[in-house]
Amino acid sequence: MAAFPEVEKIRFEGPGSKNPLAFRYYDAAEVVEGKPMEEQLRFSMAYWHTFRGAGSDPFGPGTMIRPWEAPQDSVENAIRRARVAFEFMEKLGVPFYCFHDRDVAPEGATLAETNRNLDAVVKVLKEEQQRTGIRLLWGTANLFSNPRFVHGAATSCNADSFAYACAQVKKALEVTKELGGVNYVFWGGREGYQNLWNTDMKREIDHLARFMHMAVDYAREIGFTGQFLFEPKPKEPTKHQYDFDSATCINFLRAYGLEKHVKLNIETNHATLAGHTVEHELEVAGSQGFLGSIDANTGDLLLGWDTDQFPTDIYLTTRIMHAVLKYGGLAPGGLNFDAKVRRESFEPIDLFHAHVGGMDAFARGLKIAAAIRADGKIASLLSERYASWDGGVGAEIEAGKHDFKSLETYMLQKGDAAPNVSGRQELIENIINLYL
Ligand code: XLS
Ligand code: NI
Ligand code: NI
Repeated sequence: MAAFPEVEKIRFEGPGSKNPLAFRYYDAAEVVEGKPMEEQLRFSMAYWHTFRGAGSDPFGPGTMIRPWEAPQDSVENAIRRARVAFEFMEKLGVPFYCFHDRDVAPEGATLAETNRNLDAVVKVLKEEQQRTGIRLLWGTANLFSNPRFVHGAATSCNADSFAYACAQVKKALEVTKELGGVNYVFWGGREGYQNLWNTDMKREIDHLARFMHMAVDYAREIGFTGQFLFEPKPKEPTKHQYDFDSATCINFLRAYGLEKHVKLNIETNHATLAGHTVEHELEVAGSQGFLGSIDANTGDLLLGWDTDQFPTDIYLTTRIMHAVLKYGGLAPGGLNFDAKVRRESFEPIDLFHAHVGGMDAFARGLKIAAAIRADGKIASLLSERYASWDGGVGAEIEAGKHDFKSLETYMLQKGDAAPNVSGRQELIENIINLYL
């Protein structure tokens, strides 16, 4: 029986449509900068928010009405939920989804039983993938909910918690491979600390690197060829997360020899929590060759925690897509809606409204970013700003033809630096507004 009988497949109806369950801008087949939108955007649904999010917050329990859920979770319930998830994704028209191991199947009394539960549901996920053609963008392991990970997983003070995490990721990698997952994500969960007095930071970070190396080695052993991704987040749940932001993660990967194996999965709201913009994080990653994938959501600046709302701000999606186009696209990564409907939006249909709005916002952002790039005004302002490096002493410095002594001679002769030119920030902002 269908869970959403009142919803037909969501279609592109164009900007004039008044139908709330239609796309106004997302036309999967429309070509933008040489690729169909579907390939540029690579949308993915996050299983944990959309199918496991109950709507609880620190002040009250869940509010979501989900008629397909039984009061008690079980493998049977998880299988029913998986079928509903695929009905939802198929009607929505997203090509990908992502999950944590514990989102899709319940934990058992022992690791062996938990693995059996997972296998039973993965069988159904595989069937549904084959039926619909929907693919797994990435798999990951939940190494933060169970109290055994109270002190972290890969950075726990308890060696057994570390060992359990390794066993769990081993299985998650096998499952991701089985389902043809194109990436595998490490998000720190509780990998960080609350109090330095009881923390051996160096040892914990060394352990995190050991853990990632073991994952990379095991992936090679079983022939999993997906891209590994590390997801920066500065706080929550711990006060000091070891994966603070793009720069911190890149430094960690390089320091421990993981840079060839792992790229970054950048999340909008995590960037904000780190005091950055998402485009800053994308630029840090992209310019250093670490841009892997995006967790698309947004926070609420007045609330200040990881509210994971659906992105609807066109200016935001434009900036994100501008960065994506600049770095030649996201594949094998994608745009994963790591986003949830708010506690007050508790009816099943709200899941459609949220995703349709997010997809349309990104489609518009993509088209606007492509138009800005095609126009070229901002690009030429940017290159004019650096013109002094294109010839003369600038070009010589970049070519390695100078040292401190020769530059002193140059400046002593010249007397003073050439005058600066305006940065034209307001002009640039005005140009962007012409396209919004
Ligand atoms: C939490 C993270 C999480 C990861 C997957 O804040 O965003 O959802 O994306 O573990
Ligand atoms: Ni995320
Ligand atoms: Ni997050």
